[in-house]
Amino acid sequence: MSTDQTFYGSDFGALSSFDPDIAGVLLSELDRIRGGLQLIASENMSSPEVLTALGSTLSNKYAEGYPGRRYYGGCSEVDKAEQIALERCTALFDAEHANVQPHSGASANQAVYGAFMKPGETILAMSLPHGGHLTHGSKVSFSGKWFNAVHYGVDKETENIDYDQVTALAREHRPKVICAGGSAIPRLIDFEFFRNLADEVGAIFWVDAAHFIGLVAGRAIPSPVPWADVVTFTTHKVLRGPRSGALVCTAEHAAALDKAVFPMMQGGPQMHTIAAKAVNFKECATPEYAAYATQVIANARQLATSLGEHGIRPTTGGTDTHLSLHDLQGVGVTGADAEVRADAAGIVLNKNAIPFDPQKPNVASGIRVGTPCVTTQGMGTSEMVTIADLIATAVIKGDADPGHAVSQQVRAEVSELVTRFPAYPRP
Ligand code: DSN
Repeated sequence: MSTDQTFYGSDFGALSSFDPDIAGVLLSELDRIRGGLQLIASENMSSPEVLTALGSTLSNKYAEGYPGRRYYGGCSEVDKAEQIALERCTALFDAEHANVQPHSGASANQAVYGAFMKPGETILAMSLPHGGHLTHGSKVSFSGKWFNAVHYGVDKETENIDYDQVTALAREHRPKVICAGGSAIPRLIDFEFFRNLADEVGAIFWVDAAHFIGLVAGRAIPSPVPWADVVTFTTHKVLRGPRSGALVCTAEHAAALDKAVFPMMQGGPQMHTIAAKAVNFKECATPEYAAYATQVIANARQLATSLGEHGIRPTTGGTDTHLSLHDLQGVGVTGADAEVRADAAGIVLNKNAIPFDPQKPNVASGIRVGTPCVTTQGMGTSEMVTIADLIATAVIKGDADPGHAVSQQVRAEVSELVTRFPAYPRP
C-alpha cells in the first residue's frame, strides 16, 4: 500500500480558497446538523471514514461492468473496492449474492422491475398513502406508469398491514411480483406470510428494506433475507453509510438482477460510493453497531410513547423499528403546520400522511419521526422523553415564526441538548 497520504482527495483548505461559496455551504450545513435535532426517519450521520472514502479519487474512474469483467482499462484498484464491498455485504446479511452498484434505493428497485417484469405486468405492493413508496407502483412513478400496480393497505382498526386483503388481492390478480416494505411502516412485517403467499400464486417475493435494513444489519430485528427472492435497500438510513443503494438476492436470481442493474438500468458505477459502502459494511459488523441498532429501537419506542402522552397519537399504538407515525388530529394541528413549527424551534421532522388521512398529502394529518440521528449522537431513552416534550410544545403551542417566544424557548432547550450530545463532535 502507498504510504503517501498527503493527498487523498478531501482537501477542505484548497476548496475554501478556490470556492468559498460552496465551502461556505458545506460548513453551514454542518452547523445546521449540529445546531438542531434531526428526526427525519430516513436520515443519519455517516462516519468520517465513510465521508473520506466518498471524497476520494475513486470518483474519477469509469468501471462499467463488474469486478474482473469491465469495459474499461485501469480498473484493478476499483475492482478491489467492489470485491471487498460484495464480500462484506453478503457476509453481513448472510446472503447468497449482492449487487452494490445501485446508485440509490429507487435504482435498486428499478432493477427488480427490470429483472422480473415486462411492461403491463402486475405488481402487488403497499399503497403509498398507507406507508409504501413511490417506486412501488405510484401513478406518478415509472412503476405505476409502465406496470399494473395493485395496492394493499392497512387495517382500519389495527393500522397494521391488512394481511387478509393482501391474500385476497394476490389470489385475484396473480401478480408477477409481491412487494413488502415501505417508508412509513412502524411495525415488523411478517415475511414468512409473504413468502408462503408468493409461493401459492407463483410470484417473486421482493422486500424493499430501505428503511429498516440497518436494524437487520445490527441483528435487532428479524431479517427478510431467508424469505425473499430479492431484498433492495438504501445504505444511508439506519445503516449509516453513504447516500446510495444495494441489493441482495438468492443465487438463482443473481444473473438476472446483475444484468438489470447494469447494463439495463445504470451505466458507470460510482466507485467512490462503493468504497464508502464497503467501509460502512465493516462498521455494521461490529458489536458497537449492534448496540446502536438496539438502542435506535428502544429510543423510537420511548419517543412514540412519550409523544402519545402529549396527545400526539402513535399509529398502530407504537413502533417496533426506528420510526413512528403520529396522528395530530387529536391536538388539532396539521402535519404541514407541525413541520414548520418544529422547524422554527430547531427540530427537523416531516409531515406524513396517516392511513385513511382526510387531508391532501402536502398538508397531511401526521408527522413521522425517527431516531437514527439522535441515537448516533449518543442520546438514550431519557433524552427521548425530553425530545417528546419539546416537539409537543413546539407543535401544539408554537408558531411558524422562529421569533415567536415558544419557538425561541424550545430552540434554546434544543441547543442545550445538542451541546451535550453533539453531532460530529470535535476531537
Ligand atoms: N424519501 C425516503 C424517506 O424519507 O423515507 C424514501 O425514499
